[in-house]
Amino acid sequence: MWSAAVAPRRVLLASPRAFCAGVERAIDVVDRALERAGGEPVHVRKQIVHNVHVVEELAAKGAVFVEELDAVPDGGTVVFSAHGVSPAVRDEASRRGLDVIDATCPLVAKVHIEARRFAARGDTVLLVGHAGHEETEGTLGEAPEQTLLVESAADVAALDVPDPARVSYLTQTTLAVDETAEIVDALRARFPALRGPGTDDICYATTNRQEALRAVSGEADLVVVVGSANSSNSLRLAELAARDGTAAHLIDDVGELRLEWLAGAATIGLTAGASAPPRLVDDVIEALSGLGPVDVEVRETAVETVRFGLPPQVRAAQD
Ligand code: 2E4
Ligand code: SF4
Repeated sequence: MWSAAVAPRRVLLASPRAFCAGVERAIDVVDRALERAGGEPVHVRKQIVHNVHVVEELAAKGAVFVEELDAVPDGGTVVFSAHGVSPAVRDEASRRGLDVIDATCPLVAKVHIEARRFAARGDTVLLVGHAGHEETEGTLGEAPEQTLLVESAADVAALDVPDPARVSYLTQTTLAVDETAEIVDALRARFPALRGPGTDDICYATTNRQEALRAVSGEADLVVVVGSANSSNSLRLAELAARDGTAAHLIDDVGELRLEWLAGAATIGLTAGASAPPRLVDDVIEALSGLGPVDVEVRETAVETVRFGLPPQVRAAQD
């Protein structure tokens, strides 16, 4: 096994990769909430982002991760995760007198605003996304009576809407750009009066990571995506490479890299999802370097300069 894996190789490093602005902001929010709390507990509802390493590190600093608000004591501090929450969760927090710090990514919050706007004009909102994902649950919660989830182009034919002339669509922020375009085309074919957000709601970071990977996956014998299995955007990267015909694996960290994948893989495409810390990518390169000389080529398809401001509750601690 070792002998087959030991070889000189080329690593095509997709860029952009790893943390996006929304994730950096969410982690910063928890860090600052911990500082502000001065030892009092800071609860975080759900994983702040879908990455085991990020969650473990913040837990080690004292953050208390809970699934639901009933695990937060009355009057306690709670951070909402980057994926957003439904109005029902917000209402419960305010009823319970919780001190809320909202780490919802501003680009998810934008989709919530659209959901409210589309529902307010009387439309049925067709939300393209994955069932059970926290982001779709939050967005669906804006107008639950008026929103239908669409997971695939095959779902479109079965949609039952009260007035086909009054339909709008929205999307989850972390979907595959190509698959979503197909679904939106199918929606438009069925509902010519369909209105929407312009193109879709897939965010810049999701789009850029997919484009960057596309620029390397065709040339690679193997694609490695660093990210957690419950991370929608990370999963989409591995699926994209596989759809393009390249074997792809999603790993939490270098410890999950398997020698048998590397046998015969002279060129490796490497990237990471938006919730994965960049240093985990460096660890993979270092491990590969232990198996022979590695020539790292960065393939940059976009430069990201997006930064988001912090929520008011933790802004004072910023400077
Ligand atoms: C909020 C919105 O949505 P996904 O499962 O990709 O979330 P993850 O935490 O992996 O990535 C950050 C993020 C957060 C993406 N969109
Ligand atoms: Fe925000 Fe996009 Fe990052 Fe999600 S992937 S946190 S929507 S910037």
